[in-house]
Amino acid sequence: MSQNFAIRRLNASDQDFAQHLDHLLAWESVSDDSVNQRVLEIIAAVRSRGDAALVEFTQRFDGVDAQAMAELILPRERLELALTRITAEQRAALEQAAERVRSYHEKQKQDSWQYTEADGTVLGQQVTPLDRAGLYVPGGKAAYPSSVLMNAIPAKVAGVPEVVMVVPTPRGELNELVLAAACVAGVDRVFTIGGAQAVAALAYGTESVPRVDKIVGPGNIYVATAKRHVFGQVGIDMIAGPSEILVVCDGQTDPDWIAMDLFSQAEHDEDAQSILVSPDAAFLEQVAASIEKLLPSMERAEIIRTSLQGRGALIQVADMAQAIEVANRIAPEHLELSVANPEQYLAQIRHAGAIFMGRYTAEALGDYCAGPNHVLPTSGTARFSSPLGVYDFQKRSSIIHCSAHGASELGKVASVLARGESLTAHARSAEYRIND
Ligand code: HSO
Ligand code: ZN
Repeated sequence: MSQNFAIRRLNASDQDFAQHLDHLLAWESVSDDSVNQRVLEIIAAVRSRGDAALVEFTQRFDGVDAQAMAELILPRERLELALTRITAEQRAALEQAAERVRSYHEKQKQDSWQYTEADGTVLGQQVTPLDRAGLYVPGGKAAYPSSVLMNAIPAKVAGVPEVVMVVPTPRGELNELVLAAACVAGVDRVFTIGGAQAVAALAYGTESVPRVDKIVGPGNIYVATAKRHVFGQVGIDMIAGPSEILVVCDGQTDPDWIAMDLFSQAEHDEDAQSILVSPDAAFLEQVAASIEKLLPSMERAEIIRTSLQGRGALIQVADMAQAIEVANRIAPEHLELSVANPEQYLAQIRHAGAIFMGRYTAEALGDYCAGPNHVLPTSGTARFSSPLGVYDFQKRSSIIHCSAHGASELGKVASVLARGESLTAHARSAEYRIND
């Protein structure tokens, strides 16, 4: 491992920039045949043998010596206990973050609506929360209490009566901060199971684990593969790729701040992507120098180095217009506009999961406590999808209420269309209601 490394430099005015950028952005989650096969076997076992299979897999994969499912259930009191086991400072921070996240998400709530057509027909849309949501929380290195808040709070704000959480406890170790976050977020039930077996249990239900309507939350390749397989039986959220940040800077922000913002995504994992775009060539070199200077002091220096070396880049652009073009092409999960007047560019940003406006708005603030969700579309999917929100836990039913006159008028239209489709029962059903 070399101590010195050069982060990739690209210039958006180069002829082959588009190819270089495509190459840089390429990322695919591959679940090979063996992962697929094992996941299918696990799902089948949980479906046919329920709790017994869950206990066995948990013994085998998590090294937990539970003999019965009852030992893998955490009552609500255990969550309350966790709140007393973290520091007062941690508890206050969790509560403040939860409050901000809750009030932001309250704004996303959709209401039912109705209106009356001229013929007297009432039409509308009724919004209902899901009955039950399942939240997957990874164990080990990627166990983020903040993600518990970000996944559970929108569900609760939507009015989901029961939020069930699963979290593996490798060798039986409970993460008190994760449990405390679950308590603060209002999670109703917790099972200490994980992996594909936990996803299968949530999707199909077992004697102890209730079947949910939608599974959300990040996980490793086994969890992601299992979610893909149970989709259709239950709803799922997005399958998240590695974290990404794109910083657009006018060259006037402290280069150390920018370097650290890039690190803050890179430290998530080796596949994370951190990119800086600026029209100021000298500034890009200052940030490169800050990276070299600050890296050795980082606890996760190796992960950051691998991520920046493999997937990072400093991109020089001709001007801010080109910077915005590059940002839209990348459609990043997080976009920092570290510039003097971010408002002037906002309307031109068409694709980004979250937009962090101005020099003070570090992405880290959004990750924890600003209010918006930190579960965001990755790998360019911001082109067509949105942050996790209250709307992901609500569904809509259409409402049609015809008056006698309305049914008569609509009946004439329906009859013609039904006969055109040779569906006679449809036609006659509509015609019965024609009254002139
Ligand atoms: N940046 C991550 C979320 C997170 N950060 C959790 C810290 N903890 C999502 O891309
Ligand atoms: Zn983060």
